[in-house]
Amino acid sequence: MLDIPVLTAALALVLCLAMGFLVARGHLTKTAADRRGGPTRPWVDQDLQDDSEAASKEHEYDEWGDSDMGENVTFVPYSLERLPEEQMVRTSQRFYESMNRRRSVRFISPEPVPWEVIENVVRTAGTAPSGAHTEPWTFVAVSDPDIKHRIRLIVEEEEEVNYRQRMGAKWVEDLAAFRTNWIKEYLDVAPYLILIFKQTYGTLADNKKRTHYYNEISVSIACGILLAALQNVGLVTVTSTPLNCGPKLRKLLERPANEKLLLLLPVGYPAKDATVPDLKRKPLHDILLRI
Ligand code: IYR
Repeated sequence: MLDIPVLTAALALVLCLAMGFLVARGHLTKTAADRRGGPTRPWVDQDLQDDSEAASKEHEYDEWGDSDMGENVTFVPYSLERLPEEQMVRTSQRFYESMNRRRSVRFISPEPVPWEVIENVVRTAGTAPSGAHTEPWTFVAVSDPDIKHRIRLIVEEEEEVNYRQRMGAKWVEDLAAFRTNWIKEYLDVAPYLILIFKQTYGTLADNKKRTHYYNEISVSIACGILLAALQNVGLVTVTSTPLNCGPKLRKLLERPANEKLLLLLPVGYPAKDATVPDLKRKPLHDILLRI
């Protein structure tokens, strides 16, 4: 006959195992999105992260290598034209006025844009600084109407769930003034969609992984320069960040698993009847401190 303490211990063990099983099963059946906090918590920036790679077998190698740049980099003289001070003031004022006319525009004309311009604005974006000069960016410019439409279908399907469930009431309310929703006509209409991917790591000559330091901030800076380059030639865009679409768009565009979608920019001329919300920018004294 077993005595009572042994029975109690056995029962406790069975209970622990059963609870452990339930917790583990719950965790395994949760989606990546659920793990990030579920639909009750509004999504934030880190939700842009695409962890599809963890489940992918695209990269068989997982060893990290050393930079192949090493000591081979030579230093060369550097100089930049020096402007007289009042010319600097005038030029900086004019550049500010031009950039201050930049707006997020959701009504884009279907008129074609010269490919050479797209090449030049992306070239310009590619001049951005990057961690250890790893240049961790890929720009995919889509003009094919069928691919644009497939992008639209993916984005609208996810965005509808974002607006209805994932973003939460507060976020949707905060956006009400902008009259945005999950219908993204510009994805069909804009002559180009530029999808910007951050490369979370690179590949060295020996097929080992190359660390891409600060890849997200590097690509974000490149995106800022791209926005300025577009503004400079009279093109418009809206910085769209379609939540939860990264893995599907990456696969549609046949990009490798180390590339994560950071931004989707529809690019073109503003539509004739384009409107933008009448927003004001913060005054300088709210954003600049002089110490
Ligand atoms: N990505 C959605 C939602 C959205 C979020 C923010 I924060 C905005 O400033 C604007 C939109 C969309 O593109 O509709």
